[in-house]
Amino acid sequence: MNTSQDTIYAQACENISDFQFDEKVAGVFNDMIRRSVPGYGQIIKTLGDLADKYVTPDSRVYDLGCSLGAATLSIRRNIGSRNCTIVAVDNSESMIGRCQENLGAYVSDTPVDLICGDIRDINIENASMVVLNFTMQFLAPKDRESLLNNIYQGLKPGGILVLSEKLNFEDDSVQSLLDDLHLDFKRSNGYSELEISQKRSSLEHVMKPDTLHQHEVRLKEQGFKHFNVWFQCFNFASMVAIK
Ligand code: GEK
Repeated sequence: MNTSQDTIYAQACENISDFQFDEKVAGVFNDMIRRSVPGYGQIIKTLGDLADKYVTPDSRVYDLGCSLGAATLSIRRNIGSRNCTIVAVDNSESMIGRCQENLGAYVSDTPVDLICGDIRDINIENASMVVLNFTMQFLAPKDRESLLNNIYQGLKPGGILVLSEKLNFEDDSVQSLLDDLHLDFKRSNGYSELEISQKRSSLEHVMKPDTLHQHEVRLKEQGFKHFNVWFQCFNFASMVAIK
């Protein structure tokens, strides 16, 4: 996978525009997400392990907001020949083009249906696993419930949703502690104060994290019987919800 260094916010800009998953971002995305999201590599690896446990023969796996295909590749490597299809969706043409190349670099028995489209328009069917790896936080909050309802309806009994998100916290002291730890993580990965503050401004209107409590309540309202966080590092968590 491409590893060009992310220097998008390295120079001072007068007007910071809203963050977009455009050609520039897609070109450095692998570097950007690994230096920005603590635990990303562990989560990608564990998605493969979860796929091995939960993906059933003749079912579908959905990777919603697939970007460059890291989750899809990890899942595909781990499910062997189960006569499954992976449906990988992203609405950024730049991401989908690169994702296609990344998937094509490996041989596999499992077909991937790669769709350039909005995850709100995808009908989930016959799914044993659905992945939303840091994608739902970019949807308008009003659209999250219906997306999760669509996922719940399309999951087979015993099927799993893996939902990874940046979190907000009700307690202000906890919020500022975990924010600070995350900023230290970005600094230790070589981002300057300017890069950190310009990226933060660009994401302000685009990414709206929920609290863990909001996630749990909303998932249980859809009918998910089992819920927990399986991974958390600072203000980033990955949750499982099982039908
Ligand atoms: C990974 N899951 O590497 N419809 C389709 N795609 C969307 C939508 C939408 N409505 N909104 C955002 N996206 C990946 C990382 S990145 C997370 C996911 C991040 C897409 C968007 O184009 C981008 O590729 C992805 O969701 C979010 O495991 O950048 O923090």
